[in-house]
Amino acid sequence: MARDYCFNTELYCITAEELSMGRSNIAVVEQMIAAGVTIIQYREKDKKMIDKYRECCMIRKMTKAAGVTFIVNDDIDLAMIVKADGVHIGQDDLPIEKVRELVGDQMIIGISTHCPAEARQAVLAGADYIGVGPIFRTATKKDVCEPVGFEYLEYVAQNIPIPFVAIGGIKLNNITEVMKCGAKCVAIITEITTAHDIPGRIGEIREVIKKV
Ligand code: TZP
Ligand code: MG
Repeated sequence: MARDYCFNTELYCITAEELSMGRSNIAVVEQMIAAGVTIIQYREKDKKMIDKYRECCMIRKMTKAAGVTFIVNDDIDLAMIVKADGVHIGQDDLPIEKVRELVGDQMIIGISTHCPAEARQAVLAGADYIGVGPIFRTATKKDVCEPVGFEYLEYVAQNIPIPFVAIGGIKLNNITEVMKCGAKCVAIITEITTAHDIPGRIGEIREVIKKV
């Protein structure tokens, strides 16, 4: 899948096995795909590389078969070896220009940002999309910074020319506010991974977004 991939989606789903009510990442991804999600990020902070590799091999097969964009968090080598569509990095990772040298010009590079300067730098460095957050307080990410608030989100919506995803503490009951600030796509972990009925929850989220 090329870099001019489907960012015309309103929902970016991310895995978190320990917050998935005892279900495996594979089972959760299966349900996300069944619900018609078009972009999925594999994010696992504490697993061994061999386990992440095995899971990503499976998820790559599943997403490929379904035409779903597959992004790997943090591990550039893992993203490359499983032929993911993209990699998502943070501010403390390798510079985007260097990541681009490694992954080539077809792979998507996304980067988390927390302020206007980081967003502008991401654009200059050639990022394909940025993460904007945390919008709200969240316990899902360890060592997370203070919420960036709506002001930064509005700045990005009005000034940054590449796609962006709002992230952090986004729930059914606050999506409307986030979209009203100009977000076109929300990245969600626990509001989906902890749901008893994952496709049902995704359907509810889409309904809320549609009404904005
Ligand atoms: N980056 C910023 S906040 C966050 C990440 C990965 C966690 C989002 O998880 P949740 O459960 O949707 O708040
Ligand atoms: Mg990271």
